[in-house]
Amino acid sequence: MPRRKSSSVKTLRTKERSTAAGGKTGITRRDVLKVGAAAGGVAVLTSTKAFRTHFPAAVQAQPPCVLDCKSLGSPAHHPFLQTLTPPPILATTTLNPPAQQSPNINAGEAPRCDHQRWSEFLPQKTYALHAKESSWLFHPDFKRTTNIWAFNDNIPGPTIIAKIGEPGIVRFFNDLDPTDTGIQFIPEITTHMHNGHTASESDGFAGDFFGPGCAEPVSICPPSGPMPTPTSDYCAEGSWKDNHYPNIYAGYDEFGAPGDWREAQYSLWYHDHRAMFTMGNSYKGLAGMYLIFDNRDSGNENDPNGLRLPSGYGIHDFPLVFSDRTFNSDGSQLAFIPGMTGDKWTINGQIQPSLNVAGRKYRFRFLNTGPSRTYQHQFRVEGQTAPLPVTVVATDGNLLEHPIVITNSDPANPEWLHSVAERYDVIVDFSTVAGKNVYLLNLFETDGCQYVGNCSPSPLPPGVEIEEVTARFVVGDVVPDPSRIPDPLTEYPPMQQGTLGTKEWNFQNNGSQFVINGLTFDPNRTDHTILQGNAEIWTIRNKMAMSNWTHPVHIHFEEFRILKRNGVAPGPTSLESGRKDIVRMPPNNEVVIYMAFRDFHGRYLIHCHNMLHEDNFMMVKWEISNS
Ligand SMILES: [Cu+2]
Repeated sequence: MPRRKSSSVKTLRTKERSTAAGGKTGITRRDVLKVGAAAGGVAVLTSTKAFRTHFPAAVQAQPPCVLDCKSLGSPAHHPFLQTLTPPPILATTTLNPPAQQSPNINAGEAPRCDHQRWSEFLPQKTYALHAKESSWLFHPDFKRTTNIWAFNDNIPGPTIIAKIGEPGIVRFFNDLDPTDTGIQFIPEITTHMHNGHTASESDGFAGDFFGPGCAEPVSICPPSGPMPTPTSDYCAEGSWKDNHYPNIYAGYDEFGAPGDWREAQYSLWYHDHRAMFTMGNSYKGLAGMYLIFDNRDSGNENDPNGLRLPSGYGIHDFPLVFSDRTFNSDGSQLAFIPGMTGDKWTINGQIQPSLNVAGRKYRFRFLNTGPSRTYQHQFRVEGQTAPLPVTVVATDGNLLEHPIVITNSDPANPEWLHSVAERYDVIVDFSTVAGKNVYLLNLFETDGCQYVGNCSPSPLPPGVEIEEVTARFVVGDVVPDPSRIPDPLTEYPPMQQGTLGTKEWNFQNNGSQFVINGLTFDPNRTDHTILQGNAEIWTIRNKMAMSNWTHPVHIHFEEFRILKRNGVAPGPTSLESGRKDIVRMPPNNEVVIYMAFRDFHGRYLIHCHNMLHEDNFMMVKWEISNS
């Protein structure tokens, strides 16, 4: 077992770092050290002399550990000081004035189109989320709280718990200071529910942003067709806006209420999608989870009629919301550095937290909110060299037909890479490792390493370094466990037959900027139109030119099926065999997908979800037409 990933892994990896110009080498000091070690060199920093040279007395007093990641500006911290906590659940609230189909301009709502199918999906649950300046303590070692933007003062934002068949309204307030602008953030918001089966006017289209500081209202209706000529930009005057979430399955028109159960989605998330500023606004904190339950994934592990996956929000059903950030030296400010891959890897707004767990199964909902980093997760047990196998039950919020056990046993062919915006629902059974510490690692350091500055207070598994660790799980005794991992988990809907429409999307770098089919985003331009109710076959290509980025490509609205990657259909144990709304696109890859467009009409997006790339307009608008 090599001490760390072999250098050969690096040669297989493509660059995922994220400067718009693509000018980074992707080689870090850590990589150089690894290559040296693999070539028979010594582990320089573990030598006593080097250790004393590089690290202060407080560190030297602890058992030697490898600390070779340089700070990008953030202060050092001590691992596992915090208890990992889930984001709070958002409580329902009474909206005043009540939600209505047409925008309530007189009461301060931003202009929008009328809610589609309002009378069919009258809201049963109403919520309020306030985007505002706030402060957050990312780690107790930080001298100060960090200035952030957040929904209801939380990073991540509060989790919304929804249920199929119970339509909801979320009233998004923009309480940000209209003068608080920066090069990479702006106090204008449009919140995308990724990847809800949502009408266009509530989808958080990148051109539908609003704020109280905007000059004047502009009409952005109808949702199909060209947008009106803006005054200076598209920002619409308003202090709040209602997004309508019907919480139905796709295929409603075909199957009747509540749609086709095989189209179920469970782990969604919301985040700011303001054109040009998605990265900065989300990085400052405007993101959170949205979970949907139904009669099958009922959120009750004792439900004889349900799947009985581990349940209890924040107990045995636990969100893990990843985001990497860099701070200034006292932790009071977020740093905007080139490339935007941070030197602190946070989960639920905490740095290297620890969680006491029981010896039983847990459902972890992995979400990568970016802005740009890719993760390769692995669970490791103290004293053991082999990874702890885990079971993936859902990709991008969609149950797999059959659970897939992954071991990450082959580091040269990682099974579980986690791009921005992807979700993985993973079952971890701690019953086999009672009494031990289990560590969650990120092995994908091509996007930069994690600065810790202190050794682990508890022994790490052989070959593991503290800078690779994202969280620790302290496993207690084995306890009764009524939860199950059923097989099959679900079945997938048949694909429409006959001659389907086609479309090609070529992701490129034209030498100076990112483009799709040679073009950058223009909210006024529609690059493709589909008739509502139809399905199509789309071909997505990453045509490498002037860069070798992997682009995590996201398509709004319905989930897609990956039919072929480079001419080959995904195998039954591939994580691409499941329904998806993000597809990783390494250089020179071609992916063919199937996707349907049902129940609503209007403008939607396809874009790279590396937020720096989408902010550099690797994004285009397409439309569903109802006529
Ligand atoms: Cu990209």
